[in-house]
Amino acid sequence: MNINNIMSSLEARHPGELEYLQAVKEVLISIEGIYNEHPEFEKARVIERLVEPDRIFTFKIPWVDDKGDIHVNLGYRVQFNNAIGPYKGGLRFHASVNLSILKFLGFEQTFKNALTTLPMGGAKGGSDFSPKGKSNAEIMRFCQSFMLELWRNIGPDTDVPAGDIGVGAREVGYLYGMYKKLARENTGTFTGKGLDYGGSLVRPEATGFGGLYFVNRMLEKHGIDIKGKTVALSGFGNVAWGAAIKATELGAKVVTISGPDGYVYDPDGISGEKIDYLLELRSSGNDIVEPYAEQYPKAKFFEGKRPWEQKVDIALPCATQNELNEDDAKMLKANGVLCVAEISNMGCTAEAVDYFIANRVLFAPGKAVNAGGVATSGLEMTQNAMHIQWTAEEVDSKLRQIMANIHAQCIEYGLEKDGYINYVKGANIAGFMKVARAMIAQGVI
Ligand code: 2IT
Repeated sequence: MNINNIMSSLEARHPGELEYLQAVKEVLISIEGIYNEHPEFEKARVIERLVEPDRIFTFKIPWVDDKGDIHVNLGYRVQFNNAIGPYKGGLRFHASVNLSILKFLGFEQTFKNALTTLPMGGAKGGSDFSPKGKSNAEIMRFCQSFMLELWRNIGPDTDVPAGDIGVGAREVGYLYGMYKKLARENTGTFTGKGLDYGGSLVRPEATGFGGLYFVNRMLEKHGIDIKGKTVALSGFGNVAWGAAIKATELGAKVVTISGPDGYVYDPDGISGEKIDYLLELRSSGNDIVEPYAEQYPKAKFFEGKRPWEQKVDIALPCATQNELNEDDAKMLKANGVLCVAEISNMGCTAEAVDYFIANRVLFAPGKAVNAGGVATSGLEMTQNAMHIQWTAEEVDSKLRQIMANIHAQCIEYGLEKDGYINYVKGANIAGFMKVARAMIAQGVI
């Protein structure tokens, strides 16, 4: 494999798609060694076939706001790879959404889903629509318009969307409602559904819970007890919320959360009613964390800053891609960080990841750490197909097992000669091997 050649031809074909090119390059660097040991991969042109999505749907989404004004947003669904199962992955509604971001997310999702051991292919979709500041009725009309276009291309065994940034239980409800009306079926074509209509217990918390189960395994493997450790989290959405709850339950102390306005440091720990307060703040439509510091006077608000400048034992990006850069990585290391794990997708820049690995900082990538979200979506699909509902304990114990399994796969492929576990390499190879084998077995399609 010649990584430079592959990357330059991809850059020529998809100029400016920076996030997508970044995600592809990271995987290629990890798998180069094992790829070269398998001539059948080269013969089957696995890389060339794997880096391009199977297909992309792009569509316009016209909708009417509460004043009667008409808006047009862009909608996408990137069906990346279905070698091991139906396309599966979330929808992101955020002003920053573009094809590069959705292709990177779909590419990552393909390997992540392979790691879960469940039969799910990779996909991602969304829109440049921002739910921030919109009324319920506006969000409903937007979701209905989105689904009017997408419904033909999805289905319980074809493509199963879910939530991501900007798409929570409310949006999934409106999207699924319209899907059902058009498709005239009541099957598990969406995950992250409400509990009353086919959703799974534990799904809302699953990404954060799974992330902490994974981090706990990493620490245990390295003889470190999570109890009493301080944790910096970014974000204050669904993922950060689940992570804060589970970290606290495991005996750690969460000292930061962040929003687009900056971050809050609370030396007393962010848990219990403080999390409820954050949820209220968020549901009020206020996408800022500053009021937290007014509510809890011991907490301090740092405007326009990121939490990585604080001295903590564990750092967990939970917000969005490239939210932790090389300078942040150096600061964390200088402050003696024990473990960094991405709960957001590609939370760290390529330079930050290189720095952690070169300096042997315990680090794990999103596609392993945050796979508990989509894994629990897979469990939701299973429950829907069986027309049953598992208890929270059943779902949670399966989630724990899956995270333990992903951790074991990372060690299998990521153990370096000096004893360092390179979780990036481990996760990329483990995910790649499964998808590559499945693609070869099914011929050139
Ligand atoms: O990035 C992710 O894995 C998700 N947004 C969840 C996808 C899913 O299908 O549950």
